[in-house]
Order: sequence, then structure tokens, then C-alpha cells
Amino acid sequence: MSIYQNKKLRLALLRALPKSFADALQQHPSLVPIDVKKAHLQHENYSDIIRANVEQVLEVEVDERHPDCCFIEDTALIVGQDVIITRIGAESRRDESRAVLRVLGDSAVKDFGFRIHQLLSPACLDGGDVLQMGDKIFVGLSARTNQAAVDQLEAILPGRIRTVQVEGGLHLKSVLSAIDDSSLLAADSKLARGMAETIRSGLTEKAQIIYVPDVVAANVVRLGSKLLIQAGYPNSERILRKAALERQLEIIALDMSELVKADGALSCCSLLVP
Ligand code: CIR
Repeated sequence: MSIYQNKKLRLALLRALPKSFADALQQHPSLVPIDVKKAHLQHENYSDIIRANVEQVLEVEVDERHPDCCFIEDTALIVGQDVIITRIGAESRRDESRAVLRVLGDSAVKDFGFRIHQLLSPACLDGGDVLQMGDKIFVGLSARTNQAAVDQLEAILPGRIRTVQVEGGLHLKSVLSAIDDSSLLAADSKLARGMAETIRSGLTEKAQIIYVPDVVAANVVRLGSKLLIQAGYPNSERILRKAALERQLEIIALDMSELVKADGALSCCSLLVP
């Protein structure tokens, strides 16, 4: 079942933003420090939208020892009935997956019939490096995700994994994402163009690539008939509104400026199950 469907998604996992968020990992620490109060409001706003647009939500308990724990996307991959608990690339974040495993292994989730797998050392993988499109799963080889993870994924999901070398961004989805199974969205830069073309050539179905001028705007979240986009990037927003209109999707623009300072994209704050 595709994640890009008009029907309400069945399940979302969310994890609150910790008070320790000011200590979240930052690739390039910004000159203006993270406003944690504002970050909380932005994350709550995002979570409310997710809650209103899925059938069921599971909240994973916040963990103050992990300033990045709200970026729950990195902790697991959900592909059909297969749940793959990741081994996060940054050592300081590695334990974040444990609480997610607990929640997903819970009796409530047994109703979903999930098969739980776990990536093991030396594999490292962040969910932000994984893009599902069509029947393929594109895995970015990045500073956070390695070939050992790809090999273990291939054993779990034979024939479906394709790799993409990540350059010019933290994760694969820092510079691209998908609107649906045949519409890829990417930042309009030489490196992102190269990655998007690699993905297009790996797809079975013919796909269109839509380019946006702002790298932050290249990560969107499809939520049933709605498309979550980053507010504050008018040139990209114009392009995204046109693409949404053509696909009869409703745009919801969200300001996530404080999470962006910690390299958080829109997709990184939820785990979605169609
Ligand atoms: C990190 O460096 O790991 C976090 N500060 C940001 C993680 C963002 N994750 C994502 O986009 N999937």
C-alpha cells in the first residue's frame, strides 16, 4: 500500500520535542540560537495536524537525554507489514530507537500485524535517508547511513533496495522527497538534481521531477489528500501550490524554522503508516 494515497493514513507515531532541544545536533550551528519555546509551539502545531489527519496516533514518550528525539523518522522504517528498527548513525542518538521499538512491539500494534526487524552493528541508518516510491526503497549512502545497512535491508526486502550517494545534505531527504509515487520533488541544485535523476532512473514507472529553489522546501509530507510544506519560502511555495492543484491536493504550510536550525525536515517528525 502506498504512503501517497488520498485516504486517511492508518497510523502515525510522534514523539514530543524535549526541553533539551537547544542541544540538538546541528550541522552548521546557526548564529541565531534555537528558540526552544518557539520550537515547542511549531512541533505541537505539526503534531496537531498529523493527529487530525490519521486514524490512530501512538505517542512515544519524550526523552530529555536525547535532544533530537522528536526526529522520530530516523528510528524506524515501515514498509508494508515490515518494521525495521534502525541503528541511528550519530552515536549520541542511537538509543532513541529503543523506546520506539517498545511502542511498536506493544500489544496495541499487534493489530497491525507488523513483523519487527532490527538493523545490527556495523549497520547504521537514519530514516531520513530513505525514500519510498513505487515498489522501490531508495537508501541514501551518507555520513549517517552505510552499505552494511543496505545489505541488511536487502535481506529483509529482497530486490527492492536501490542506493543513492548523498552529497550536499545531511540526509537524502534533506534535499528531496516525493509528492506521490510518480512525482519527485528536489532542490534545484547540481547535487540534488543528480540524486533525483538517479532515483528517477531506478523507478519502474515514469516519474516527473519538480524542482524548487529552496532546499528546505524540497522536503514535504503527504498526508492523505493534504500536502504539508514549509512556510516562508514563497518562490518554492508557488511551485508547490501549482503541483498540489494539479493533483487535487490541499496545501498546509507550516513554519518549522526552529527545527530547521537543527537540520530537521518536515518528514523527520513522524512515522507514517498507510
Ligand atoms: C541530527 O543531526 O540527527 C538531527 N539534528 C536532525 C535529524 C533530522 N532527521 C531527519 O530529517 N530525518
